[in-house]
Amino acid sequence: MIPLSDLFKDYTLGEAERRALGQNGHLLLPGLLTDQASSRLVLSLRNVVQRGKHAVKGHEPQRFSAEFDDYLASLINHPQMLALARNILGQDIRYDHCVSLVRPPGTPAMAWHSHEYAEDDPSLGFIRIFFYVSGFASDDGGLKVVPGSHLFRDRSISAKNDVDLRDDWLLGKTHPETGEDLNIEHLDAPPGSIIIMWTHAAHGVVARKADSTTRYCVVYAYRNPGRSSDARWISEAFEAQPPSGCAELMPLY
Ligand SMILES: O=C(O)CCC(=O)C(=O)O
Ligand SMILES: [Fe+2]
Repeated sequence: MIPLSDLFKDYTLGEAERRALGQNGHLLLPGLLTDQASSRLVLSLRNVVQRGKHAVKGHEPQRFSAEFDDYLASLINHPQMLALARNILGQDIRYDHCVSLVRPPGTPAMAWHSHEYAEDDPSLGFIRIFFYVSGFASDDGGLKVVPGSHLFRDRSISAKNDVDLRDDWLLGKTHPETGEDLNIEHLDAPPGSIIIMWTHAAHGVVARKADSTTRYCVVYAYRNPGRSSDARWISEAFEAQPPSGCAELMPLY
């Protein structure tokens, strides 16, 4: 058994923060991870990269990260993780996936996209909790977003770069609540940052510079049950024998 220790430092996720998340589609909590959790996460992410060298198609360590590392598995129902997810989604939640997002120097950009879940039912939420262990700069492996884009619940957002997104999906769109034009925002995140993002939000990633360090990141996803999920990367074996205390988080519905 791995002893449980604090994942997050003190933080506030109250009405104002929930409103910002609801309006922008993402919420950056700078430097929230404890130093101990950050160090432990880097070891786990290196382990997953190592295991990935012998990946079996359909059950890749990168996509099923918690299934290849006990520490990552132990965080699925860490009390602070569940409190965070339930603060946003309410009491009835399911675990959906845990994916490593390790970007070595020279990793190319990731194009604009969004993800699916229950497009027909806005009462069903799906959040991703990104652990940006090493942080990022807006021009070096940074996440970019479009505040308000999640409110369209459009699973098919896609553009190869900022110019194409502006010329296509963004064209003429305004924020459904504020009425302002939608705009691209390039984020900056200090080490240990958490970013919470609704899954339908438009996002992309800028290239990691060739002379930079490796960017360590892992994302945990939770959702309300009610629809199937394309990103539910849980193997049959893991679902049949989930980590201790996680059984109620596992079912699809
Ligand atoms: O690597 C990142 O920062 C984000 C990757 C991404 O688009 C995702 O996990 O959905
Ligand atoms: Fe994505």
